[in-house]
Amino acid sequence: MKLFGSLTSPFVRKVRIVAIEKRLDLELMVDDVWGPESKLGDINPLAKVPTLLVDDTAVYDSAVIVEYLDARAPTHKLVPDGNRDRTAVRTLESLADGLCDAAITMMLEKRFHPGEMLSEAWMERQAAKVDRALARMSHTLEKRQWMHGNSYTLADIACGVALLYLELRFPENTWRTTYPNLDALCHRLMERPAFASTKP
Ligand SMILES: N[C@@H](CCC(=O)N[C@@H](CS)C(=O)NCC(=O)O)C(=O)O
Repeated sequence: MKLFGSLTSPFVRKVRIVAIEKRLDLELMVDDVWGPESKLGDINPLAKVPTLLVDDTAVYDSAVIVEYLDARAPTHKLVPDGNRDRTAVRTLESLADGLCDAAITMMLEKRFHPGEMLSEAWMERQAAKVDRALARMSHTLEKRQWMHGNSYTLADIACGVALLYLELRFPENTWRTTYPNLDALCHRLMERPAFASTKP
């Protein structure tokens, strides 16, 4: 399986971590989606990473890819089977992906609308999403080890990746001191080879 992706995209990192945890081999095809040479639009009309190529079929987006990978190998299930548990884990994944979307939107606003063209109202709207998502993650985790139930799931992978992405792009954000439980979660996650080996 070939995974088209960049080394900094949080969505790509989520997929790579899931593949490592599931002991599945992915060949990473590094693609700069923003660059003029990218041909990704030929296989994924949305021209977004991650895109997984399984035989000749393109699979996207990251939530669909991780569902495919989790079902492909029976070992170490990352999404629980029960409807309620599965929905809770997938909702936490959406929360984490949404945090990334808001952080990326802010970065793109700065890049494409620099200086006076930048919309403060749009930036504030995205920043509020990030703030609320952080508060919700921390509230959900409480004093437990993992985001859902008593074991490591896709919810931990997605939330950990989102937090570490926020740190990469917005190092001034004080989430580690505001939410010590999220800081502890990230320390725990970085001890895992899948997280350590995919650090941008
Ligand atoms: N919902 C998508 C989001 C993917 C996404 O936004 N990827 C960014 C890189 S982090 C991208 O490819 N952007 C290029 C573009 O929007 O044209 C997923 O989970 O896969």
